Amino acid sequence: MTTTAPARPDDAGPAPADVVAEAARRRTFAVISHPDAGKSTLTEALALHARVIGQAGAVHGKAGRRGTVSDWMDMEKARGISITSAALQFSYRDTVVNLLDTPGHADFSEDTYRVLTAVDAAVMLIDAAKGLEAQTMKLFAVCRHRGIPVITVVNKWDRPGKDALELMDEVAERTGLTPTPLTWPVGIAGDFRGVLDRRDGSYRRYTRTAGGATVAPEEVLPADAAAAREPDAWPQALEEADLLAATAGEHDQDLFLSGVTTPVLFASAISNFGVGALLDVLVDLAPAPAGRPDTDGVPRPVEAPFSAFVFKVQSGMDAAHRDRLAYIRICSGVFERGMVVTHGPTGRPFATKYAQHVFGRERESIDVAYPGDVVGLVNASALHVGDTLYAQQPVAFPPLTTFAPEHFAVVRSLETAKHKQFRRGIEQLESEGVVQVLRSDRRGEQAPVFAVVGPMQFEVATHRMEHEFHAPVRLEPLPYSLAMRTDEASAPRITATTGTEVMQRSDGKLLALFTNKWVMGIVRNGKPDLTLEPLVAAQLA
Ligand SMILES: Nc1nc2c(ncn2[C@@H]2O[C@H](COP(=O)(O)OP(=O)(O)OP(=O)(O)O)[C@@H](O)[C@H]2O)c(=O)[nH]1
Ligand SMILES: [Mg+2]
Repeated sequence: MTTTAPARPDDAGPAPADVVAEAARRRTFAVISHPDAGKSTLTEALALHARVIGQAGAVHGKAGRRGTVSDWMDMEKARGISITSAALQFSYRDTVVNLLDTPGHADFSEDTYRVLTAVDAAVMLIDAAKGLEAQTMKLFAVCRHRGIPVITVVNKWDRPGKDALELMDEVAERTGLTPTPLTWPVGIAGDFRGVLDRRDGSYRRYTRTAGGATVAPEEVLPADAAAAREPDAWPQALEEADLLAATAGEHDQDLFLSGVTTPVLFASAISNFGVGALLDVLVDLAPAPAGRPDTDGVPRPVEAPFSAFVFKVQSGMDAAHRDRLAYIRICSGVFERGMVVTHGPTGRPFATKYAQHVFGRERESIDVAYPGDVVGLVNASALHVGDTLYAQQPVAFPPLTTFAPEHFAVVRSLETAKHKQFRRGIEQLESEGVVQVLRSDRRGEQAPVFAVVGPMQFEVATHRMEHEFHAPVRLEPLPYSLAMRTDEASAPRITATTGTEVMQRSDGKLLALFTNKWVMGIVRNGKPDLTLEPLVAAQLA
């Protein structure tokens, strides 16, 4: 006699067991580093390796390169830098990989920071010639602060650079993390032949392909064959790997996940060397999505009903369709295109009719997604950065921190007839978090103030106002360099001193602006009851 399980009702969605299994085979991570270490190049190499794209689009090299797949904005292409982060998804082995390529420039660090709230791990790139740079150090600190495990990749090993052991010392001394190299280079920087795989002692030998445009063939040789093939480089690699015991350690999964150690790999993103090894490490070692803590710190299990949060809003991705895309990271449950969810901040229903995977300029509709997945919701004008979405069982995830701006400028429309476009453009840039927008009765609606962490954000905003919203603007810099949070009661007492101004940010917060910290000191002097609080995360910018 056979028994059949009672049928699940049609509207119950897939069984939770599926959600758990689907979440377990997801890896969601960001690629981070100081500018120019090769994040976009590596992103493309990873995608190429996983066969998302047939041929890497880049004719590598900043001048005149076609631009990597993830660098799609006109300004990014023209300058060869990443200005905003880009998401892509691909499958590798039996794993679904969600990768977020971030901008390295400090001026866009707020964007990078938001992305780091949406991932479970980070791949940190270090330029073999430059070692640990300023942004590298800040990003290591952000990852430590947020408890994000870091896999370190020493990139550009095809070019002359530092000594590998010296680089490991640098990581150990300056980041406080113990490096645990999984591979060790065979051949010095500038003469990259392959890697010694420390886990099994084999030699992964790489072969260069024309322009790095296709996957580099890889040959795995046992130690004796390696010694015969590389009579000088192989013994040297072995010798160095022995010396590693002094500064570096062996991989230990718990220590890696708790942020004590960082596995290290050597690569050349441009020649596609070491890229397959990195994918394997991501699949084997990077953590799968786990329950995300809500505002009370209670994790919402991945098998709970659907929940997600918006970590990025972007428009103008495609000149042909001036649409607005909200990127969500799914935290729990199953996402099915077309489902109606609740928009946390307003409690209103939100229909997810247009859900897409975005890959540079390419789009593809998605029907189902699981915890860890990054989904782009098209024309989701109701959604703002930090918003929670959920189904059935309400949840609120902590809001995303905004950085303390350090540069301020009044925006004026150059064509008064275009006030509608002007207003729309400003609203859009504000809701994407490209700039913060401050207003005051004194300055009026015609003269809002852009507040930014770094001046390149001004350039992006000005460029987009003109080219995307057809409302050319002029910026008049203001002499302030410091912003603190204040309140109605304190405002008049602050502005009584010259070199200050109080303005309102779109989130309703009142910001007191000061020309410098000495002016703030004068204002505060003898008035302990004055409300002046630092804006969070300033130290990370
Ligand atoms: N020789 C060599 N050059 C590389 C390698 N990886 C990247 N590059 C070059 O380094 C430059 C910067 O690469 P990107 O991938 O744009 O660097 P990025 O980290 O994305 O830069 P931002 O996004 O602006 O921070 C480009 O000219 C690349 O061609 C590598 O492995 N070897
Ligand atoms: Mg880049």
